[in-house]
Amino acid sequence: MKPNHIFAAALIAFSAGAFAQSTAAQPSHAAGAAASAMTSGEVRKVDNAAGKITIRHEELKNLHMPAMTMAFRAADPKFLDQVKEGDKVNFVAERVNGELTVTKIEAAN
Ligand SMILES: [Cu+2]
Repeated sequence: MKPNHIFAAALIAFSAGAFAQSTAAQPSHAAGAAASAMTSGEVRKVDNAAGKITIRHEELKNLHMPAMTMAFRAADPKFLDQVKEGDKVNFVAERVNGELTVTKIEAAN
């Protein structure tokens, strides 16, 4: 094999690797879109001091979590004023820095 053939082979291998990486990135992009789907729930408690909202929630598919009642950190302190105990809500929960966090919340109609 002449040196320029070795270079060509290395270039092809590199391109194939780069292609594999770009296609592998697509499933996670799709998962990101699914994560923004709203889940319904009912506010059980608003803890201003802790910055947490307890929600009785339906299944959270993006977090692989069945329906339950649990406390979430509020991504934005405004959320604590936007909802109160007993409110029916639609929300998005995501794992942010290892903490289950409400990243979007709105009153359910
Ligand atoms: Cu839960």
